Amino acid sequence: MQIKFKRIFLALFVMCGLWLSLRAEDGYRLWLRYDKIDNPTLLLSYRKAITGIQMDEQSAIFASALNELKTGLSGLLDKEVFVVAKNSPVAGSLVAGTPQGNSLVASFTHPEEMKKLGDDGYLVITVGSGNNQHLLIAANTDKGVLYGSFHLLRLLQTHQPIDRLNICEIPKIKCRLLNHWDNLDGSVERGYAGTSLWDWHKLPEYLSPRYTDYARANASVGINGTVITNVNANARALTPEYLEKVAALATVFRRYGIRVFLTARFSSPIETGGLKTADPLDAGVQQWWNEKADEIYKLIPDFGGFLIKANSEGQPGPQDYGRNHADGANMLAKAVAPHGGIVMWRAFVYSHEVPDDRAKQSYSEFTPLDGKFEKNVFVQVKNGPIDFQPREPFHPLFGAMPKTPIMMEFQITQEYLGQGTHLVYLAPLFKEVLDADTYAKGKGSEVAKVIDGTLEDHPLSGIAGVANIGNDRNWCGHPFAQSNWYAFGRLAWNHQLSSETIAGEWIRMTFNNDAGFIAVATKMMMQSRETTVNYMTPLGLHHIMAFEHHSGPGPWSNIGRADWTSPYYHRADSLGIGFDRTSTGSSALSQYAPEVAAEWADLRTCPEKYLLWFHHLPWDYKLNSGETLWNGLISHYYSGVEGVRKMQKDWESLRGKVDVQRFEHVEAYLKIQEKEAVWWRNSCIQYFQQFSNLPIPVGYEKPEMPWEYYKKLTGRKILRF
Ligand code: BDP
Repeated sequence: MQIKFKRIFLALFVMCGLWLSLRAEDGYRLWLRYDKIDNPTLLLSYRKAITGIQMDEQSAIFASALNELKTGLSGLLDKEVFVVAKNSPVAGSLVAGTPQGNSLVASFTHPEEMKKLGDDGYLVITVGSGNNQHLLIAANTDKGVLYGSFHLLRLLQTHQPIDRLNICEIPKIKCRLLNHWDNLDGSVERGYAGTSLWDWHKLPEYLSPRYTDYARANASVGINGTVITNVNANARALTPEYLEKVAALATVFRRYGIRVFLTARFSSPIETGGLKTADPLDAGVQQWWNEKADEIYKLIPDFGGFLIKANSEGQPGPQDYGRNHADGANMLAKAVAPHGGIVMWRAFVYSHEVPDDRAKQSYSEFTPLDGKFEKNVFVQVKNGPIDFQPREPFHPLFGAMPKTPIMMEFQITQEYLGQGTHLVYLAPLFKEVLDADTYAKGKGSEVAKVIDGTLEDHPLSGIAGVANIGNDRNWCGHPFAQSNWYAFGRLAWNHQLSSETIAGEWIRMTFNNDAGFIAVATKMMMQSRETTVNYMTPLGLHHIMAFEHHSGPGPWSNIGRADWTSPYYHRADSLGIGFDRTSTGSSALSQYAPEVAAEWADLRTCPEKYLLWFHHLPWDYKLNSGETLWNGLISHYYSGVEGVRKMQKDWESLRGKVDVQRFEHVEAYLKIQEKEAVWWRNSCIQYFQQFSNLPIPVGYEKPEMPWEYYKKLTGRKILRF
C-alpha cells in the first residue's frame, strides 16, 4: 500500500544496506536511528505493506516530512526511495469527504470534524480494502502531517503492526517549548553536555547541520518552540547583530514547525537602547519595546515571543521602579500582541529581604495579580515551590490563579539530580507533578488540567523544559539523558502517557527491540529516580546539596543568604529534623486547597515522601514501616546506594545486547554514580548523626570516612567542573 499525504509526491523504495545494529554508536542519532529492521518476518510484512509515498502539497514543512520518510523508510525497510510528484485522487476524495471502510475517517473527513485536529493534530489511518488499501496521514496543516510522519516511523521503529491503523492524535498542550539556558559566550548555565549548540561566532552565514538534526529530534516528539537564550539574559541578544543570527536559526527551525523565542533582559532599554530608565509605565520605554518587537518580527515573522526572569536572583525588573510583575509583563505583551507573540513571565521569585519561608514567596507575590495580566501572558511556574529538587510537592500556584494561563517549567537538565553522570529517568518526576490533584475546583483538578487549560477553559496552554542539550556528540552527555528530552516532549504532547510506555518507546528506538533488553532497561529507568531521591534527599528532605556546584551533598552548606543554605531547609537539631510548614511553623500549607493542606498537615495522612518537607519530627518518630525516623532515614540512604548497585548489575546483564561504545559509556557513568551515591549517603548520615546522637544500626556497611572528609570535597569543583 502507499502512504499518502494530504496531496503531494509519490515515492518507491528499493534495497541496499547491512544490518548494523551492533556497530559502534556514538549516540548522535538519538532515537531517530533508522537501521534495517532486524526481524525478518516483520521486515517482509512492512515491505509488502509500504510500496510508496504520495503527497499532495508543497511547502518547506512538507519537504521535511518527505525527507524524513525517505530517510527513515529506506533505512528501516532497506529499500531505496523513488519520488514521483503526482496528485492523489484518493487522498483528495477522502479529504473531500467520501471515505470508505473506516469509522475514524468517516467521522474525521467532514470539514467540521477535521477542525478538531487543530493546527497540530493528525490522523494516521488505513483506508480502503483488499488490494486498494492506503495509509493516510491527514492533517489541517503541513505541521500536522510532519508529526504524523514521525508517528508512522515510530510505529515501524518500535515494531508495531501497521495493517489496520486508526490513529487520531491531538496534542493536549499548545505551546511545547524547550528553554535553553545558553549564554552568548557559548557556555550553558547548568549544562552538562558540552557548550552551547548555537555557534554565534559563525552565524548567520554558517548553519551547522546540527541545527537541522536538533529540529528533527524536537519535531519527532512534537516540540514546537524553543527559547534559545538564558533566563539570566544578556541585553545584546536583542541587538540587530544578534537578531540577524537568531533569524538564521529560525529559518532552519521553521521547516520543522518550531518557533523561536528569546529571553528579554528587562533593563535592555537602558543597556542597549540608551534610555535612562526601564520603567514599564514610561512612554519612552514602552515605545522602545514596541519598536524592538517590530524590528524582530520584520526579521522573524513567526517569532514566538519573550521569556522573562525579573526581580529574581538579582535580575532587573519592574519592581526596581516600584511597579509589579503584571506591569512589566503587560508592557512586553502589548509590544508582541499585534504580531501574535506571547510573553512567558516567570514566577521563580524570592527575596532575602522578605523574612518568609522561601517556599511561600512566589505564591504570595503572584496570586494578588491574578486577572491583571494581558491575554497573551503566561505565568511560568516551576514544578515545585523551591527549585527543581529531586522531589518536591507541586507548586501552590497551580490552581491558585484561575484567571491566568499557567505554564509549567520542568528542568530536563539534571542540575540537582546528579548532573551529567547519573542515570535518572525523569518521566516519573514529571508525571508525579502532572498527576497531582490541586483540588482547585474539587477532586479531579490535577496540575495537568491547570496547564493544559481545561480546568479554567483557557485558550492558551503551555509547558517548558529546561534543556539538557549541548554540543557533546551525543547531545545530552549521558546516553540515558536523551530519554529525558524524549520523555519531556512526549508528555508535553500527551500528559496521559505512562512513564513506562515512554521508556519502552525510547529504548526500542535508541537501542533495540529485544524483549529481554527492553524489560531490564525499562526496570532500570523506572527505578532510577526513586533510587536517586533515596541517596540524596529521602523522606521530603530538600536543598541539602553543596552550594558551590549543586551536584554533591552539602547538608552543612552555610554560605550566602540564609535561604541559600542547607540548615535553613533541613533544620536538624537534637530534637529532630525537617521543616515545619504547618500552622505551627511557616504555614506554607495554607497556600494549598483545604483538602490538600489537611492531608499533608496530618501526620496520619501525609505521604512519607513529603514528611520532612512539611514537618519537623523527632528522631524516634515512628514511620509506617515501624522503624524510627532515624533508622528509616538510614535505610533509605542505604537502599539508594543499593539501587545504583542493582542498576550496575542489570546493565552488566545486558552486555553484548548493545553496541560496545554505548555499553561502556553507561558502564563507566554507573561507576561514577555508585561512587557519588556512597558520597551522598555517608556524608548526610554522618552529618545528621551529630544531631541525632544515634548509631548506624548493625548490618550496614560502615562509612569509610568521617563527614568532615566529605565536607572538604565539596570545596572543590568535583568531576564535572
Ligand atoms: C536555579 C539555578 C540557576 C537559575 C535559576 C532560575 O541554579 O542557575 O538561574 O534556577 O531558574 O535552579 O532562574
